Amino acid sequence: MKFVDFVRIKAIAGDGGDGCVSFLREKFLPKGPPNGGNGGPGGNVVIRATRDETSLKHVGHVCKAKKGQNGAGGGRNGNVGDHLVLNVPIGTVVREIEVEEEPRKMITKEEIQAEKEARWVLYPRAEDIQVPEGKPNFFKQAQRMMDEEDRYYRWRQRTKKGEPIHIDLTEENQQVVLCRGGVGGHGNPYFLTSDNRSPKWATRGRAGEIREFELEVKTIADIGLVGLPNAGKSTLLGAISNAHPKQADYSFTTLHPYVGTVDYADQYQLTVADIPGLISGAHRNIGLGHSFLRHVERAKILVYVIDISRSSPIDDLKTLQYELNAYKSGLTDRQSLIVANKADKVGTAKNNLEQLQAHVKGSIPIVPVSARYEKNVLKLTSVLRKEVERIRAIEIEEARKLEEAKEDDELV
Ligand SMILES: Nc1nc2c(ncn2[C@@H]2O[C@H](COP(=O)(O)OP(=O)(O)OP(=O)(O)O)[C@@H](O)[C@H]2O)c(=O)[nH]1
Ligand SMILES: [Mg+2]
Repeated sequence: MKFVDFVRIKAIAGDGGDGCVSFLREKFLPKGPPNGGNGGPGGNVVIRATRDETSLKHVGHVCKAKKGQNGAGGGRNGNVGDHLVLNVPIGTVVREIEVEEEPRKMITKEEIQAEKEARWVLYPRAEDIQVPEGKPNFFKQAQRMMDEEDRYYRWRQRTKKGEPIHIDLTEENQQVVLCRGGVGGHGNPYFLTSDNRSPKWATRGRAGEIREFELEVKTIADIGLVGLPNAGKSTLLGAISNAHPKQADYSFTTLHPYVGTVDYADQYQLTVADIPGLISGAHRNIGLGHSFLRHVERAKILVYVIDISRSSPIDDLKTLQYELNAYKSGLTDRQSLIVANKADKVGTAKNNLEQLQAHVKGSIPIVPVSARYEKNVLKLTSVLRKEVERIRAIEIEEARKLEEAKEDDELV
């Protein structure tokens, strides 16, 4: 199965629907008033975070919303075009890429003329209407109106551009509009004036916005497991949580991140992310590379899963720490814990554990467990819970302080 956690997309909002030229036709009313409907606005491109998705593999490179419906006779306005809703996993970071605007080419008069003409919907034979001498040319008036409107839209685009979008979708159902659909065209009643009682033209809808984005999933889990291949991360996840990741006696069993939930008797829950194993040189893309670290980057606690029966667990720990720092410097300063796994292998385990303890000198707590035989895992889950509760409490307190500071600012 393909796992995609990074994509670049082009989001294209729908164009507005076209306005309609039409007149009321009734018996004994040969020249009824204009009644063409306006075009509907184009659909927006919206991005929404949901628990139902775990990767971005379903997101295409071009994401296009629908055009607005055209107006119709009898004053019927077109409907809004269907919005395109992109469902993405919670924890997706959305970054707008600023595309260099192409320098404006020299455009000829004919091109400008063609562009101007393309915006009109004309009544059959409207072009043939000769303007009698001395009468005002109503179509010219309408063109001037639209030139004015064009200027307004250009001005609005320039001034309302604002900051490029850069958001982090961290909550269920959080959604953001990436691109707005174009405005619908005017139906012919729009051009009705006291002099011109039967305007024979309407306008086409405006184009929808086009923008480019980078989407990156950074899983949000309380705990992130990191370890060399075969250290027993997936076995550990299976032992403590409701997840059943594949476990096997060869390297790189796990090919993509996996999140499990640990349930406690009192319904307390915390989430644990398991990622593919890291090896020395992962930052140079050796093995499966280190890009999967983005899925533990935001974990409150990093858990180093170390196979304590291997010849030198201290070197293994150093390798992991080196790779973590190569991915993002300072990542190893995060609250951490060492799980000394495979403690059931009595031969070397005891000696190695002592060496490891001497090496970290209490700076990182060490919990020996046997994931396969589920020994000491209850102790581990209670230690994890205590730490997560402590960090969550700090976070809530910080958020409260921030909120208070904001309120104070608003008062002043
Ligand atoms: N004896 C013993 N074997 C274990 C223990 N935990 C895991 N194993 C075995 O170690 C092997 C690897 O386990 P996995 O859980 O697949 O290891 P992993 O760290 O997820 O490996 P990758 O996904 O390849 O990175 C399996 O054969 C497990 O049965 C343990 O506590 N004791
Ligand atoms: Mg695994």
